[in-house]
Amino acid sequence: MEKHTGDKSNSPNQATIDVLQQMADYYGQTGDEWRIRAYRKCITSLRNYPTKITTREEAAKLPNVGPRLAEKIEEIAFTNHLRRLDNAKAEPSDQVLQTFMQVYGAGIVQANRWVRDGYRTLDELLQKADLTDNQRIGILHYEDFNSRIPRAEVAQHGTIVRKCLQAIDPSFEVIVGGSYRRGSKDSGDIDCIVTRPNTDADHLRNVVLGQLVPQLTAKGFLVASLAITSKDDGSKWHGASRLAGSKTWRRLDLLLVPSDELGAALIYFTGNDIFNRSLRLLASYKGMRLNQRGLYRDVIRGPKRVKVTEGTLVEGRDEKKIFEALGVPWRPPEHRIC
Ligand code: DCP
Ligand code: MG
Ligand code: MN
Repeated sequence: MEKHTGDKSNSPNQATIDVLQQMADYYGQTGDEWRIRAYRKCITSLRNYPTKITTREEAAKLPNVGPRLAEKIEEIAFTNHLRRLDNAKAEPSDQVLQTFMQVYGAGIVQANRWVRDGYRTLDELLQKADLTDNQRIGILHYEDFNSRIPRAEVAQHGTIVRKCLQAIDPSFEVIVGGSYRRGSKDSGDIDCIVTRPNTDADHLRNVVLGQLVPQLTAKGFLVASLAITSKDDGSKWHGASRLAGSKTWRRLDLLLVPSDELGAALIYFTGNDIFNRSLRLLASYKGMRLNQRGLYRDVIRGPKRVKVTEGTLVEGRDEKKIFEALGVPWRPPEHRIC
């Protein structure tokens, strides 16, 4: 795999990267997964390159940069703009769609439906559309949920969750994962991994949903419960939190992880998503399977690599041992961006 420099890099190509990132964000909002991946890979190549790239010929020599992206890199280096991006921003219906897609919980389908029904602003949605409770919260806290959370504030939210939980039972642990664990200077949400030695999923769920969430809600820290999922892939609580004295609501996730799955869950919830995908693909080529609960071997796959059996657990508890078993050198969280 390639070298990575962490989330905080200051590359000579930073100005170009910023414009390409906006383009990737734009495609992210339109649901164009294929394009967004191409942009992100291209950004990684640029970030790892030691000098500023100004021509398409230089750009085309980078890994994962095709002729069309190379042309865009040259255009940005010369003009500091990308016409394609300026055009996208100027298109009114596109802007409305983009705005609607950034409502928490509303995907491309819902956003398109609102546009089709003739709504043009968030206020119109609030006044006239038939909204779910969560959609209403997403619109009322649109600015909050779409602004980045400074690293220090992410830590404060994590500490409040940890203190409350450890007052219930000192053996509980809270690890802030996601972009925070990768060292980002700011995050989109707060991903709290909740675990406890020698503890299964049922006990975690009882304590977190039965005690922690009610207590933090009574204190005014948790301000909304948006979704609770409890499936094969673990239990999660999604909601919003707010620091005392602040009006800003933040998205906060509680991810409940039994102790024997902690290593695999740490990998999964540290990400980023593209890094996770590449590790899983690697596992599958080695006849193994990686998910957020563990690394398994002797997985039997049929045509098109479809899994036929679950396989035998190789390792779930220890993050480093999972890297070892995969034959991948240990990669600290700050270097897990693709
Ligand atoms: N994840 C994943 N695939 C997804 C979604 C999430 O592998 N489709 C994993 C990797 C992420 C982690 O879960 O790093 C947390 O998800 P977030 O959406 O909170 O993403 P990040 O924390 O990485 O970024 P942000 O700062 O935007 O929250
Ligand atoms: Mg996150
Ligand atoms: Mn999250």
